[in-house]
Amino acid sequence: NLNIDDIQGDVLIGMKKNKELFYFFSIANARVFKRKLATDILLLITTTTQLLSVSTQPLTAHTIAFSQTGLKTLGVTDDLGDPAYAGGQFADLGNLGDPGSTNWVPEFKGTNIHGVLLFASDTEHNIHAAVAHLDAVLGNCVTKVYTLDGAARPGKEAGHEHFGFLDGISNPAVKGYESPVPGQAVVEPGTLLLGETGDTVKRPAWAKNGSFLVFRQLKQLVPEFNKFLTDNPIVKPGVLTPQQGSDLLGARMMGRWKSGAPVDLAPLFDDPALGADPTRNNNFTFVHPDVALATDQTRCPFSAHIRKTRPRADLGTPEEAVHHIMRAGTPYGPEVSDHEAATHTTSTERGLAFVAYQSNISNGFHFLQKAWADNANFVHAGTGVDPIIGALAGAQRVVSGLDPTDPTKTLTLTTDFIVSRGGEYFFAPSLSAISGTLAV
Ligand code: N7H
Repeated sequence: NLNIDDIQGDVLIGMKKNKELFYFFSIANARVFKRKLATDILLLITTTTQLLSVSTQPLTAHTIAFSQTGLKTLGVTDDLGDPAYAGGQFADLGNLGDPGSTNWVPEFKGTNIHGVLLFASDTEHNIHAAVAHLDAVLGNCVTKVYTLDGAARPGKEAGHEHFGFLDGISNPAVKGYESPVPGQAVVEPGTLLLGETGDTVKRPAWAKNGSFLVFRQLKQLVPEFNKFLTDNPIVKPGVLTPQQGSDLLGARMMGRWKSGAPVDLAPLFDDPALGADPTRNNNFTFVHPDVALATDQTRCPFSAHIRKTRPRADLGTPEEAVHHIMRAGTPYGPEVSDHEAATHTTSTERGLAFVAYQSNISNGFHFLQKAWADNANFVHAGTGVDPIIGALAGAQRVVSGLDPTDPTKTLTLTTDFIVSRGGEYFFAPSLSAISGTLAV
């Protein structure tokens, strides 16, 4: 049984609020910070139990996590057993497909960030009040290094990321803790939480029930993405209008329609009722009795973002089982302006404040990005990179399988529609680790 009073709420169920602020800090005075951690911050951290019911949710939910240099600054020198975490994300960028660090937010370069606080609430007002409270409590024992304001998109776009696709559909269910909806991946608790069943790495005892938080600020070039779809519609005379052909291309790049409906179940046209139905919108494996799994791309391309990042039947169960992450990101930045849409050019940054939890970064985020999304020969030779998140250090990206009328046809993507602005690897400890180890 999981001790959900001790596990930070964002890890297993997500704070899921309309507004979320990411507050990156460095610790200026470790002695004072430890004291505040024990007396004030610990009380603010939102547990899984608290998030489960609206009546126990705080006005503003809080999550805290520390980088490797942050733990060292606190005098915690135990090896957590994760080399990617130990080195920090800046040292790892060459493995992730980033074209160097030129696009990185300067504050993410190096290892100066010691920790991050995530504030989530219904309103910006609540968040500002919570930040002001914390600033007052902490005084100058921490330095604010960088902040990023996340927010759900307005109106009927709420829940959709900036390209327009419904997000947050497919996250794994934890064995023994929740029952899965049809098609949902089921993972051992140790896939997400250190020291739990399924985590095979040796960890210090206090790290149990913590989770690695991968943060990435991923800029999305939305008008450019839309222009690409407009310029390359899938052509089926008498069946698809140019607009429908463009929508189909986008859906095939993602593996889902904007409504969330999987192309595996709705191959030609969107099916919003399917997209909105959690008992059906994950219930597919890419297997169909009429075609061969290893060659057929009429329904879902091998390169589609959701197939690259969760290959389902393509891999078979045991291999599939460990490479799962819990995603808890949120969009940031404004809506596309009329001017940006008309010129097909981004002028104000927007994107996804990407958050992924896992017990093992090498099996989780790092693996999904490097071994799968950026690998042109996964899931089969010649598949091409993930047309959404695949990155080749700035080199041109070529993808096959996107045109259902001719799956051998390749499409050269004119640009990277997602640009990494960098990030950091953090560890989100249990509450007992905060009180028993980090604060002492
Ligand atoms: Fe992705 N998107 O809207 O374009 N993602 N993703 N992702 N992603 C998913 O199933 C998106 C990114 C995964 O279980 C959906 O919830 C964007 C990274 C995984 O079937 C949509 C960005 C990584 C899944 C998006 C981005 C992943 C997934 C479908 C960056 C890991 C679940 C909705 C700006 C390295 C697959 C859903 C499954 C789904 C989008 C990044 C991984 C719409 C905009 C970096 C595992």
